[in-house]
Amino acid sequence: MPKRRQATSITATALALALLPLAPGAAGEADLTLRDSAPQGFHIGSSVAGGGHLDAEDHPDPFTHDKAYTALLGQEFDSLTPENRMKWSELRPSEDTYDFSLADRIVEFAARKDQEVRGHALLWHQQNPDWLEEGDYSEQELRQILHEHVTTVVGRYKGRIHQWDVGNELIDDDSRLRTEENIWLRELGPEVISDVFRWAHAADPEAELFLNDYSIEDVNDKSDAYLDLVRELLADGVPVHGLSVQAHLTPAAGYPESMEENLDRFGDLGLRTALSEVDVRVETSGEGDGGTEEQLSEQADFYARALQACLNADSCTSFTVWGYTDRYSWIPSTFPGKGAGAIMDDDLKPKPAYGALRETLRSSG
Ligand code: 9MR
Repeated sequence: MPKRRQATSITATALALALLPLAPGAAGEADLTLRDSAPQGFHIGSSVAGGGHLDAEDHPDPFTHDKAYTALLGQEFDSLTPENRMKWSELRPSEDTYDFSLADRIVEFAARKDQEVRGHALLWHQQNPDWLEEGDYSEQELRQILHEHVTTVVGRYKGRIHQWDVGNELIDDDSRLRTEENIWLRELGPEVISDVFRWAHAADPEAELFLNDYSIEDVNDKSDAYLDLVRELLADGVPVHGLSVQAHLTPAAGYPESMEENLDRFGDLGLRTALSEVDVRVETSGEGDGGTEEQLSEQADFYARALQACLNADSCTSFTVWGYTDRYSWIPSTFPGKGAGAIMDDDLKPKPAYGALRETLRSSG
């Protein structure tokens, strides 16, 4: 369903309203959740914490153990992306086995809460199991392993996963295909990209199949490389349906001003687009530092502008934050000295960015 047309810019009033603290318990629009504030046909999502960097910490799976965390996932969002649970390292303990237990729970939860699911990810250079990366397989065996994985995983969730990140981070920071780091591209050649899209499409013809990457928010060399790749794939009749832009942002790098123009040029090729992993990290002095008022206000502005760019672009129909709370964020372990990048704090309390998103959604509805 097409989303309603949006206002083209955030007004000063909208932003000022958004920055007002929430009034818990007060009746009226301040009580609306993000998902209730979104225009029809537009999805507001969050990744679901578990696995990955959290394995290094001594606490149980947030999704199954932190009830307050999981309740907010259901209330606030109408789209979920497993942060790690559908990656190879999680689904494939060995060559002969699959472990769908935690991924299944997320998909079942999403169905109960009337949420869409973005599947993440099928072809990536990271978070692959050791048996695969260090195995001694022939080209033919690897192809068979990949085909079986894609067919099994996409087939299992047929009709229940709305969009799949099929190709994840296939292009490097020099705007070239990762033909060394990515085991599949290295061993099977770049043609394997088309194969995986075709296999995924055969396993679930209704699922929308995406390329997903970071540092392609703007019109730049890397997003140009994606434009070329998409054109080639489409010319070959490959079922590629979307480009998702991760949007791991930080004020230190400046706001990506040409985001809307960039989304539009992929929309012009007939693709759907999405902002798939949004967060806005700031400099912090370490654990417990949630950022200054000024930092959080700038952060709120970045979130709202990115959301507005997506709302403005006809092709862009979902906006997913990569972890809605600082409590389980991947940022501090990856970027020492940075953090507080989410829209709710360590105590699951909304930050100014939460209000800014909600107000941007409401004013565009
Ligand atoms: O958030 C994920 C973290 O828990 C993992 O440890 C990490 C491993 O690389 O992957 C993180 O998610 C990444 C996503 O899958 C792809 N885009 C970048 C994300 C942040 O690194």
